[in-house]
Amino acid sequence: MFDARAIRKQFPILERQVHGVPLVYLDNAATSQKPQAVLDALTDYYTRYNANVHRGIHTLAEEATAAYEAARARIARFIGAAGPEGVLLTRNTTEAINLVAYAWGRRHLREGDEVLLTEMEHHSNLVPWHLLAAEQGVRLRHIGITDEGYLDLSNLDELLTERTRLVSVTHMSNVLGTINPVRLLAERAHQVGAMVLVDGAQSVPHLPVDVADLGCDLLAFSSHKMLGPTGVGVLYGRPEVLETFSPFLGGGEMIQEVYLDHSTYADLPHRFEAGTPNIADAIAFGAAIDFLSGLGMEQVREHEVALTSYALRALSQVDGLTIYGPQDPQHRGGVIAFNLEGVHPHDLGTLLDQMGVAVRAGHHCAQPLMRRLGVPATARASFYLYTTEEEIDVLVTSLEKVKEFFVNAGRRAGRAV
Ligand code: 7TS
Repeated sequence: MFDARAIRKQFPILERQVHGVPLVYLDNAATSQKPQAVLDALTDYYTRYNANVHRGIHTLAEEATAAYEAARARIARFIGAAGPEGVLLTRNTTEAINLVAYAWGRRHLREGDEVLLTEMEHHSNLVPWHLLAAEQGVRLRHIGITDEGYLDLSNLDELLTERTRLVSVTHMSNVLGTINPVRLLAERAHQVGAMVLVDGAQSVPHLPVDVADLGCDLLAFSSHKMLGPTGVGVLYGRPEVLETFSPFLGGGEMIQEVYLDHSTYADLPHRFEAGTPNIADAIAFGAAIDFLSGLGMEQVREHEVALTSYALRALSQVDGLTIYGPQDPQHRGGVIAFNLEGVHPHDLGTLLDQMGVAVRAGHHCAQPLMRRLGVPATARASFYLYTTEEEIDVLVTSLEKVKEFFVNAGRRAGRAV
């Protein structure tokens, strides 16, 4: 049985208090907390076998190389990749998407080519394409959003044409929680010969994700949102697709032969990993993947669907609260953006923090989506495998207290709120 309360015990940080009350950590879409097994993997590497990879012939270097490559193999298995050569280790999702824009986009895209995005993208899947559009005259187009918070596919035929070279779409919105029909989009994109990049920053940590099932060519995600350390991300690519990319950063590790005036390049995946990689964090990311695999991603998803249903029900009882995104927990992840009438989301976040509840407030790096929703910002609670119903109860009670605080403050000031 999936027991979030037992699982929590493996996360030392969840024991701590803030402002004299127990921490209720509901900012998992920003970054997750780390279990002891991940902290141990980091310490173990630095304590026992710290060495550079792929170049030494001494024991420590061999152990470090084996552990680094074993982490890559675990990542490959976790996302159903055919082999480790398609798993490029980057700094994060942002760098993974930029790698596609630089190494593929700058080589292959020309004026008149189109890249199809959506209105619910994180800035990291918008800005790299803005840079490319400005340089190469590429046209950017966007799938809109329905009032319920789903992608509006009614004009897909008009948006997706033989001019479309890339469809790049988030699998799960970091604001609305919407889980997008990536498989269908990939099929449609492939029919017109476009490549498909999926931003899996929010989905890979929370859902079973299999690249063959999704039918995508490329998938980007970050270790730090899935129990692993910061500083490691992944760009998965079908090897046939990655072979068409130009090298990204040049330097050591990514070469085969270097002459004074030219170089030849290493095979996949090393061609795209110039310089000393983030060895310790990649190895600890492998430990995070073991932790998730041990629990089972189906179970993680089931827990979050139950929590999200519970939270949507409980939050809908709070007067004056607007909740954004799909109402059906089967079609969304455990990310709930909301606004409380008359209270700025930043004030709301600050007051919730006083009560121990950590949420994010702001535009969530999705300004175009905020405009579509007609708000400058929202508050956002986001869950993970260690989140409990009791914590959601604390969120709801705290929101009631904030309301009381503002209503009373308003009354004291002699005005209605
Ligand atoms: N794509 C999505 C859908 C995201 O949610 C995020 C981070 C990124 C890309 C970028 O990931 P990074 O690891 O490269 O930074 N999202 C958030 C968030 O919602 N709050 O803080 C970070």
